[in-house]
Amino acid sequence: MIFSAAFNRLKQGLSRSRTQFNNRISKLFTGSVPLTEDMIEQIEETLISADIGIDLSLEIIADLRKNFPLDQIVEMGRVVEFLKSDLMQRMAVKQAEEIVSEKPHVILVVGVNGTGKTTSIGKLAHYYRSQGKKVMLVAGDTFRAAAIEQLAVWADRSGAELIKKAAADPSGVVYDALQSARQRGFDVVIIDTAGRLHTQKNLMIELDKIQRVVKKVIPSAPHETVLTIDATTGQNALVQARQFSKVTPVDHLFLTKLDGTAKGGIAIAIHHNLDIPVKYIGIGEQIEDIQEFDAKSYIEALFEVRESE
Ligand SMILES: Nc1nc2c(ncn2[C@@H]2O[C@H](COP(=O)(O)OP(=O)(O)O)[C@@H](O)[C@H]2O)c(=O)[nH]1
Ligand SMILES: [Mg+2]
Repeated sequence: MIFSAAFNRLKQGLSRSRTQFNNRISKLFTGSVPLTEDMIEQIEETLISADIGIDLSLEIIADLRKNFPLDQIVEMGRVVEFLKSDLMQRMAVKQAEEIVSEKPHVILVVGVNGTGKTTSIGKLAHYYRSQGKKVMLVAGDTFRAAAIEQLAVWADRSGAELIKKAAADPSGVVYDALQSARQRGFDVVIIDTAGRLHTQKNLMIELDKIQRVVKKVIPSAPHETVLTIDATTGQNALVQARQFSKVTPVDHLFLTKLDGTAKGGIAIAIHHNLDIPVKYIGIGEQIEDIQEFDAKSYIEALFEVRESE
């Protein structure tokens, strides 16, 4: 059991998923009952519907069968604890690679429109600001005035500096911003970019150009390229992460909107199936609704049946 403010916040963020799991599982058990084939099938369906992925679901159910013989009296709490610990054991420890950095630490944020880039940048800015870092945000989504204004709001809220230039070439803004960040001793620079699909050739070329310009000013940068993925798109989130990372280098994922889905298992599926680690998760629209992803505490918060909600 994990008790901390952050864990409680995580549980709160995942309450949709947990409630759905709770509702489905509690229906199957009334006190201590004999385990039936039908119950096993419904537990399997519950796991699949949580989006942890078919393969993982089947493997866990196979383990359940080995450990809980049919017709024997079972208790819900024990079964759920078994599912959780089995799932946890299957989670490889995938730490985001230790980042070799220098000052300023440059983070490039990319992804499809609406997946939460700008919001997540606001959260990251807050995260670093609360560690006392000097943070600069760069408006690399230069063609929509609204995009710049939105980033300005997050800069204000987090106490970061905003660098913008309306209707300019994003690479130009990035170049100027990085020069300035270096001269003025910023610790962290976070670059917002326009939303793009991996199939949009011109926009992917633009992204390439941004990356090259970043390197021109700071050869070791970008130190992190973060891809935002919208968790509410379900299994498609997995597909999108795969496709995007094939056409541009991505270091890790920021999985957003986990509070907005009852299928929070998608974080587990992504963690299990992709080589790119999930580093951050978004669990709400507020500035502090960001956490570093940890598979074990995530599973702990996702599947819980003891409490009444
Ligand atoms: N509930 C919830 N909403 C989020 C989260 N992250 C982003 N959003 C919302 O998703 C929408 C799109 O976000 P935005 O940052 O503009 O996406 P962008 O187009 O990729 O820059 C906004 O309404 C955000 O408030 C999250 O973790 N939880
Ligand atoms: Mg945006």
